[in-house]
Amino acid sequence: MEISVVSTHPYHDQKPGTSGLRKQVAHFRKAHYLENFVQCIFDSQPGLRGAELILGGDGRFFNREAIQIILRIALANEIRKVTVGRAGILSTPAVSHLIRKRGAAGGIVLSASHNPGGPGGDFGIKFNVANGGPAPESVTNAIYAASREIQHYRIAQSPHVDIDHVGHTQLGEMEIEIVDPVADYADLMESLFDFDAMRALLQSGRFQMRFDAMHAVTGPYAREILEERLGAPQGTVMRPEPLADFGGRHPDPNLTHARELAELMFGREAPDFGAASDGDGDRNMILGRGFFVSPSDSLAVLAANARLVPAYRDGLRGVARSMPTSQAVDAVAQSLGIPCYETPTGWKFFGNLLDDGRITLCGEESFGTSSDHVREKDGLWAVLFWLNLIAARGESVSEIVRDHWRRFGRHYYSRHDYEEIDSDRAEALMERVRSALPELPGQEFGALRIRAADDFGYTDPVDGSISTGQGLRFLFEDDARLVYRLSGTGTHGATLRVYLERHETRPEQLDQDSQYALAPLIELAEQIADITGCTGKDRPDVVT
Ligand code: G16
Repeated sequence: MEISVVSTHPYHDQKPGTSGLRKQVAHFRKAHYLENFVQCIFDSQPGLRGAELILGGDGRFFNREAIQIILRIALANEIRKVTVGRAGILSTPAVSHLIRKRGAAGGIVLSASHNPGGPGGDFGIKFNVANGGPAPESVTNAIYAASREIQHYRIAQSPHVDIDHVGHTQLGEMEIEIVDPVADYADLMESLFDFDAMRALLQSGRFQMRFDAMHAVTGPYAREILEERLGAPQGTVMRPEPLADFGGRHPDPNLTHARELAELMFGREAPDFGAASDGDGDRNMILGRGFFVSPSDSLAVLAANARLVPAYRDGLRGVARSMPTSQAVDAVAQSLGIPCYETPTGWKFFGNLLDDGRITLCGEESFGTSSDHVREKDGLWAVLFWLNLIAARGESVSEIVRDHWRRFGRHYYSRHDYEEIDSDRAEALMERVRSALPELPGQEFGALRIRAADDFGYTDPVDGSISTGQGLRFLFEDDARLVYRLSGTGTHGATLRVYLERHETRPEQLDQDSQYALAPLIELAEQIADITGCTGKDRPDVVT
C-alpha cells in the first residue's frame, strides 16, 4: 500500500479544551486540519504503533468522512488494528469500555458532545488513553506541542473501507474489525444492575418511562437495553435514530433542549420517570413526574443508595466531584465515612482516582455521572442506576430526592451561562474578579459573609501533577459558594459560567424554587463581577 508523506503547516489553535478539540465543521474541513491533529496524536503517543485502537463517534455530520481519513493515517503510522463501531457509531462510554475490554492502547471518539451538528454545526475529536479515560493534561499538552511544530503527516493511498457491516477486513498490514456498537456495552450494563427487578417494574403496567435519545448516539443503546432486554414498550425511547444533524437541534439533555420530554414530564399525563442523554451518550438528565433532579443532587442520591445496586452492594471506596459541582455528595461521603475528592472540571481528572482505587463514583454538575465500570461519564448508566433505585425502593423519583433532602439538607444549586461573549471582555471580567479575591474575605453582603476566596488549583494525589487556574471561587460562612469559570468546550467566543450554591437544612424551606432560594447570591455574583456591564447581557442565556 503506498504511503504518502504530505507537507503541511501547523495550525495554532489545536489546543484540546475541557474535552478534546472542538471546532465548527467548516474549520475541521480546512486543508490538513484533521490530518494534522491525528498525526500529532500518533507522533506524541509512540505506544500506539503496533497496537490496537478503538474508533467511533456520535454519528454527527463529518463522522464517516473523518473515520476514513483516520483509518488511512492509522495504517500509515503502523497501527496494528483498528476496531470501529458499525456505521462509525460508538458512544463515549462504549469506547471507554471497548478500550478496557480489549486491552487497546487507546481510542478516538469523534464528537462535539452536546454541541449542535450538521454542516453548520460543530465537530470534535477526543483521544482516550489505555485506561479507557480521556487523555490527561500531560498527553493533551504533548499533542498540542506537536501540533505547533508539525511539518508533514503520513497517509496511506488506500481504498474506501466498508464500515457498515460487522466483520474483519485487512487494509494493507492493518487489521480492521467492525463491531456491533451496542452489544458489549449492553452486556456490561446487565452485569451491573438488577435487570430482573427493573424488568418487573417496567412490565408491571403501573410504571411508565420515557428516554429521549435526542436523535443522537444513545438511540440504539437505549432501544436494545430498555425496549429489548428490559421489555419496556416500544416507543419508550423517543427520537431514537441517530441523525447527522440531530434533527436540527442541540443534543443537550436539559429542560431547554429536551423540550418535548420536559413538557411531557411536567404535563398532566406525565410518566413516572423521564431521562435524556446527549450527542455522545455521556451526559444524563433525570426527571420524575413534575420533578427535575439537579445533576449534583443526582450524584449524591446515587452515592447514598449505592448499596441497593448489585455492582455497588459492598459499598463505595470513595467519591469525587468537580469543584463547581455542589457539595451534596460531600455530605453523603461524610455520613458514609468515605473520602470525597474535589477535582477541576473535566472528566480526565477522575481517571487517576479511579485507577488507584480511591473512588467508586464520581460526577459533575454538567449532567455527568459515572463509576469505576468505565473511565468516562456514562449517561445510560446513570439512567439505569435510577431505574434500579426506583425498583428497589418502590418510591417515585421525587420521593427519593425529598427523602434525601430531609436526611442531608438541600444544596440549592444553579449554573448561569452567558454564551458567545467576546473573548477579551470575558478575560477582562475574570481579571476583575481575580483582583477582588484578596480583598473580599471577611466582608459581609447582607446575610452572606465571605470566608475565603481563591483561584482553584488541584494537586493530583496519585501522580502529584498540578493544575492551576481552574475557577475563581468565593466560599461563605454557611457553606454557600459562588464560582466563576470560563467554559473550555465552546466554539463561539467565550462562555462565562457562574455557579451558585447554598445549603438549607430547615425542613419547611426545602421545597423552594432554586432561583428564589439563591437570589441573594445571584445578586452578589452580579455585584462582584459586573456581568451586565462586561457582557452587555442583563440575564444569562441558559440557566440550569
Ligand atoms: C465536557 C467534559 C466535562 C465538563 C463539561 C463542561 O463534557 O467532559 O468534564 O464538565 O465538558 O465543561 P466546560 O464547563 O469547560 O464547558 P462533554 O459532555 O461536553 O464532553
